Amino acid sequence: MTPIYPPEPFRIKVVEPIRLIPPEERELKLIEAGYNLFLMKAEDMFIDLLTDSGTGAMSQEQWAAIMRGDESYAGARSFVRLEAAVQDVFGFKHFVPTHQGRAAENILAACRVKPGQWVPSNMHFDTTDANIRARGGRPANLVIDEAHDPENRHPFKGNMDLAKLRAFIEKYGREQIPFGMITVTNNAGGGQPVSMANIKAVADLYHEFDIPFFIDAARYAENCYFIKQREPGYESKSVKEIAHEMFSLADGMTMSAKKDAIVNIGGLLCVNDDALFQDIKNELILREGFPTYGGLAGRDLDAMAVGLYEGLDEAYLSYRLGQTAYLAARINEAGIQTIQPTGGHGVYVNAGALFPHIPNYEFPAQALAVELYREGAIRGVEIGSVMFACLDPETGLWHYPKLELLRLAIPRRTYTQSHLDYVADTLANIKDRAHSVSGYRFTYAPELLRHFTARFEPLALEVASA
Ligand code: P71
Repeated sequence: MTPIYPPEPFRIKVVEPIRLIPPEERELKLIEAGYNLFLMKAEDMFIDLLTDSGTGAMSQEQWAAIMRGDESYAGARSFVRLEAAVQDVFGFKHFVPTHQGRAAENILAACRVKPGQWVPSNMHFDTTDANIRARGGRPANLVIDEAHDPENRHPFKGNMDLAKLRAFIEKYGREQIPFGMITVTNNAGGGQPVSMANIKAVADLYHEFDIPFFIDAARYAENCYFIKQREPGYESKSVKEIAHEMFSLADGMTMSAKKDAIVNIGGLLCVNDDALFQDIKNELILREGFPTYGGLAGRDLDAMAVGLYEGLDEAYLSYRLGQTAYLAARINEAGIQTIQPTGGHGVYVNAGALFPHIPNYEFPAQALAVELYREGAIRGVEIGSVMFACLDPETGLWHYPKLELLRLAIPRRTYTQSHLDYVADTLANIKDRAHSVSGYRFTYAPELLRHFTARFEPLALEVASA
């Protein structure tokens, strides 16, 4: 039975119209964009589930805070208010605002990663991975094996594999590991949470070897709510108390505030170490701005200060995670597989299972992304072979990811239950004609990050199934 989720703990005061363009127009838009949804216009989307990053709705308190924004260059009131919130929620000794998560990652990597060094995590998100590599470093993903099985219902599928982490540290040694990380929730693995017990064990292990420990806190509040729901001993703690405990285990954090701080732009970098903080400020001034604004406007800092508390609100979190679970359940009821258990910020549809007749080199998840637009003007994001297949320079062979997924990320406080029903019904219609959907091939593909700019054409079905 479909779980009912708590009614939205807000009502709607401002509306943004959306328009469902007719099927013939959608077909033309697809051709114009070379069947790449990144190249399409937002105005041609009815429901946009490309990302939950910076796409949520701010509250009346956040918009009011924006009016109080102090645009002074140094020591603005907005900074002082953000500082109080960051101190209260995370409790680190020092912090700087950044324009978004990847800017915090860039500064941390610039200050600490040297060529040839390793940075382990459960799974790095793409931007963290790229920022470590940009400094000559090497990211390593040591998540538990259960994370790779879409049917496995481990309650904390984002956990680090502790045996792998110990073996990794023993192999490379403290000198080759400037810091270690963990991502909560694990976005690259389906928005899966990490347990407090695992974070504690990871912190102990890093500290045993004197390695500083950083949390990628983009979706920390969703992770803390999962801990409250699933981890014995945390049922009666508040999400804020759980967050305090989590961050007390770490030496610092990077955060894209565009997620759980419910702002359209912003990020944070927090640390305890005085010398590192000095380096961070110098790098920040060079790249982003003075340490009391970090590349943001004063009003952005104020919106973040308010959003940090709203993201921790338990009525909101229960509605939010309920909404994701509801969409997944409705999709599953239509006989379509999604990654289990459902994560925090989105539903990851198993496109490979829906289109068994499309081989991975003809991009089944891309085919589903196109079909979802064609059928319902809905935009998801392909997380499969378009994004991740890569050529091994040594063997000359292509490596394909294990799963062909379409992520439907849910923006915060933005869509209602009827929007979600529409998404599930649209997918169900596609399932009914799944056998007639063809694969795709590239007509243009750059070497790196090809999903953003690639162009495609559909293959004839006879070719696809031959
Ligand atoms: C998401 C994003 C946004 C995104 C980024 C790049 C390509 C497509 C979409 C961003 C994250 C994230 C985690 C765990 C750091 C960042 C970077 N996620 N850590 O999922 O999920 O933050 O975008 O503010 O720079 O759609 P940033």
